[in-house]
Amino acid sequence: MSQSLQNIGLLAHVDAGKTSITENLLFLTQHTKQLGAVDKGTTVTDSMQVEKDRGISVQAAQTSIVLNNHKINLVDTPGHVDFSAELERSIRILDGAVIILSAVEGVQAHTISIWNAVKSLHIPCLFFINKIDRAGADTESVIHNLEKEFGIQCLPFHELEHEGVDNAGILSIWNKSNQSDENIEKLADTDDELLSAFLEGKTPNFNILQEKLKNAVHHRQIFPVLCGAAKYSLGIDDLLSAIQNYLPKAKHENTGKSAGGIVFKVSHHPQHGRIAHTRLYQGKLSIRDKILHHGNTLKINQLFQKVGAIKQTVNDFSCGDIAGICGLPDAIPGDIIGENTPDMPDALTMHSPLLTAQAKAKAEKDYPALANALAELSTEDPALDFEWLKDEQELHIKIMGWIQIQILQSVLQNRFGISANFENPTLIYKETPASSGEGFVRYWMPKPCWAILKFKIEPMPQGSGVVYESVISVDDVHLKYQNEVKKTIPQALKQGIKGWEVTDIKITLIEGEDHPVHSRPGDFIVATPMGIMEGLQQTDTTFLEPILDFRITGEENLLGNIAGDITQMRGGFSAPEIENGKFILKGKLPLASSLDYPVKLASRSGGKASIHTNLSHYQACDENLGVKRSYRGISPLDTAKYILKARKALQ
Ligand SMILES: Nc1nc2c(ncn2[C@@H]2O[C@H](COP(=O)(O)OP(=O)(O)OP(=O)(O)O)[C@@H](O)[C@H]2O)c(=O)[nH]1
Ligand SMILES: [Mg+2]
Repeated sequence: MSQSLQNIGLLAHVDAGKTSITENLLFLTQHTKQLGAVDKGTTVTDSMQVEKDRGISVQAAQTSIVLNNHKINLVDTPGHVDFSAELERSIRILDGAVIILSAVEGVQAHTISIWNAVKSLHIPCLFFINKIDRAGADTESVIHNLEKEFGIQCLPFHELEHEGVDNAGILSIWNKSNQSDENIEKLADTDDELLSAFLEGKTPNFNILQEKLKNAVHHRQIFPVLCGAAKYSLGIDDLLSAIQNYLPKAKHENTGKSAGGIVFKVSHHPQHGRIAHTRLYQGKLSIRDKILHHGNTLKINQLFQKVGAIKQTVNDFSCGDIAGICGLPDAIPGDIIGENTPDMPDALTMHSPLLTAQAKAKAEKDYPALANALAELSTEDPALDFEWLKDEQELHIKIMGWIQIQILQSVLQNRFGISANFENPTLIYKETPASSGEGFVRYWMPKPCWAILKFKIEPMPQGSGVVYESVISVDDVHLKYQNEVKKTIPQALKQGIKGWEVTDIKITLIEGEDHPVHSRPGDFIVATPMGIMEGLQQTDTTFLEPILDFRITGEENLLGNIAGDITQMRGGFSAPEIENGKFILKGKLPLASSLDYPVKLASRSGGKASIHTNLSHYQACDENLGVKRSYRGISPLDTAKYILKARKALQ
């Protein structure tokens, strides 16, 4: 019989206990001889030095549990919002998820983001309420909040004994000999057959109930809730059974079709180089097989899998399973390798970085090494969007927040031996034309070159993005040259006259001229940014600032002050919802004025209020509220220098 498989993610807000639970699952199944602890830096999945030092997870760490004929690939994810991009990349390849909550902190802002992510990909989940030993633990209200916040039906597997103390215990209310009426009633609501039996006063046997529950969990109609305390290895065995019994298995048949998979993570090994951690959705891959990647056919050099704490080489892996692949030197997370199959879930992009910073090596001599290190790190995390302006010796990255900066500094130090600073973290603004106008470029010197273009530039409504069209004849500018203009537009709009990406803009090519002898396609690549920048200078531009959707929860007595804060920060909100002495306030808020608000709110409310934010949109703001930055690289407005550099780049 072939092995059955599951890819299961442990997801939660920071510090809920994901790594501790993963460690317990490995120990319980005898994959480790000793139970590691986050606080001692001895867990299997917090393996980076910075994770051990700080006791927080930074990367999604994958390991497997093998039980007889069943294998569970576990992904222990980072919980801090700054590492949301890493989390999103892993969520994509899961069959099921365990969402962990703390019995004290309950549904947190980040839990909501996680919930939205698994919901959008229709991933079946169960909940594990951890830390029931801690003072203030209140699992009943956590379950109530889950049902209310997410509009779902929960099915509790446990009742609690001595909640909130070291010897807290759990009693199973979902087993062969004991099922609460309330649970059966909830389950019956998802199944007509069960409902008729229930109404007739019959209780089907537990095997049938389990099958029905499994079906309801797979269809996300009901969500089991388990309780425990990783600190005391409590509830871990029930969690393992629940994962096996109720979360879906991966499609695992080997149909003989050619292999296809998604790279969900990239890491670097000192000897083996880039490793592409991949889940296969079709076929089988063996070492020395050839696979299509970015249009090239490449050979698989080596395959790695991790079971427990042990990383091992394997000869092959099949549909449904995960392995690290060596031999794809350009792999980045999100890549599809081989066949693109209909089963592959879409990529998630719920969080994008809203800050940019310049990296500087503390020692001048380390600059090239720092550039190479950041280039390597940005293959692991493409959200860094690393920009290396070689001539200006400038290194720019995009970031999610301050913790990420600190972690990057540690990684640069520990892994690459480089001391670096990240200077002037700035909000990422955008810009849009302030009026309509025209941009003209006559690029015909120094010969040989010939590209004459005139663009009409117009502002577009918020959220329109970039619209481009050409209304000139191919007799004026040959189609192949017009295609070069079109292809160059995104590059030309990367930086406007205020130094930010230009959006909500319509560009129309209204006049142009090529030359039968002197024109080359490259001339139009060089000319387009000059014409557009000239046009933007004519129209002038308006700053666009990021606006967040926020949701604040807290105790009712804090509402007045918090509403005042929001107004002061140029925000707006709708009528608050109030229930049982707690409020929920929703609205919109500029990021610029609220960067430090989550920290301020937590300290001011003594942890009794919390804020959850998501990027809503970019919106025009006053000139004095934006931050202009100088052009990175050589501006197309600095014609002579720009032409020289652009020509060199095209050679
Ligand atoms: N009291 C108590 N503490 C716990 C329990 N489980 C974990 N902890 C502690 O909570 C802290 C966070 O645990 P982790 O396992 O690192 O949590 P995490 O969710 O992996 O955290 P990040 O990966 O950084 O988001 C550590 O100090 C653990 O020792 C528990 O059941 N009870
Ligand atoms: Mg962790």
